[in-house]
Amino acid sequence: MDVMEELAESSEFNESKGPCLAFRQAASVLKSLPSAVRCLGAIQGLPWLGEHTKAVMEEILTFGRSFKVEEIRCDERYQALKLFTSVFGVGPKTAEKWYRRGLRSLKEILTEPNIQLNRMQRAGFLYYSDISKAVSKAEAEALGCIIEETVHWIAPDAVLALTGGFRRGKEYGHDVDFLLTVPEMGKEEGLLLHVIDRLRDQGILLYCDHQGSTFDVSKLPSCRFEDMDHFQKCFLILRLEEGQVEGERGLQRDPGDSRGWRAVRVDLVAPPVDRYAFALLGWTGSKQFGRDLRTFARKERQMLLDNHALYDKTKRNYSYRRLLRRTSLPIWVWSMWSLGREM
Ligand code: DGT
Ligand code: MG
Repeated sequence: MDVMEELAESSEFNESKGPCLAFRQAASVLKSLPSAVRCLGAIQGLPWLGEHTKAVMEEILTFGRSFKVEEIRCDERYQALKLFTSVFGVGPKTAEKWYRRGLRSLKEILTEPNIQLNRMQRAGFLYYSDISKAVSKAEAEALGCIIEETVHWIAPDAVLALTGGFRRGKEYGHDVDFLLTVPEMGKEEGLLLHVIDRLRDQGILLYCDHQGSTFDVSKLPSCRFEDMDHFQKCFLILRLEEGQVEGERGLQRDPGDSRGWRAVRVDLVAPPVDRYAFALLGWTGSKQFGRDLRTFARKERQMLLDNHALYDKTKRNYSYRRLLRRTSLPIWVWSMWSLGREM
């Protein structure tokens, strides 16, 4: 499964979109199996496993390793691009540019006089050792309490939900994602900026990139999954203190680190209340589940789904009530409906 992720990552660095998606789909199918695959017969009939994937699996089952993956791991370009893209704010294009300049380590980037880092990348380097470490569930819950207190201090009727991997039950994640809204339409607009101010006043805001809403009903639907949604959001780095985290292990940090705090990446998204169910579904993920759900909507139901709405192509309107009335109600609509009711 990790091998498939590595193959997907390598394809992404080579801008091979098709193989990248195929390996990601294979990784997600293998992840969903109840136990590890011990023979090729066990994967017969499973969807999304193409010839390429099966060949890699055969190699692993026969030799205990994949020569293709080993070759990739030793590749200088792959190693450099993987390292560079592990910095917050650095995407594959920037990483490739740095690699072509002959840079191979983070130290070389920081000491190269001709490299201009943007604000996000500067924060990425500054807090690199903290934010490249996984965030635990206990840390996510501690941040949830802080954000909840902050949001409710500003708007007592606000609704806050932990989303992303932690909502799916993951024990560790690379960041912590939250969705927040208020029952009254339009009131969510100023909320995020107030929350940011309050986090700054509390001395826990280490970095903030706020993006205003570009949500426009007339421009819906947007059907490419890669396009992020148009809701107001902010990408933050917050300071989490040791005493705030419950559980045996407390903060995730290096042995010997006696600071008593760590930096954590947090995303806050503030959709208007009438889009909350769609936003919650999209931000709960996983990315692959989101992609599959959109494909299902498009191909099987002639509908377009995104983080803002479900669009009925045959009726040319936004509706999911028609589907809700059907007796053969598909699970995906149920899940969206129940997620919407959660608030
Ligand atoms: P993590 O944080 O690495 O443990 O895993 P997630 O699942 O929390 O992933 P994250 O934080 O990158 O994104 C949170 C959710 O947002 C993800 O589960 C699905 C959604 N999402 C992420 N990237 C995209 C994207 O490019 N397009 C769309 N439409 N949704 C995305
Ligand atoms: Mg996340």
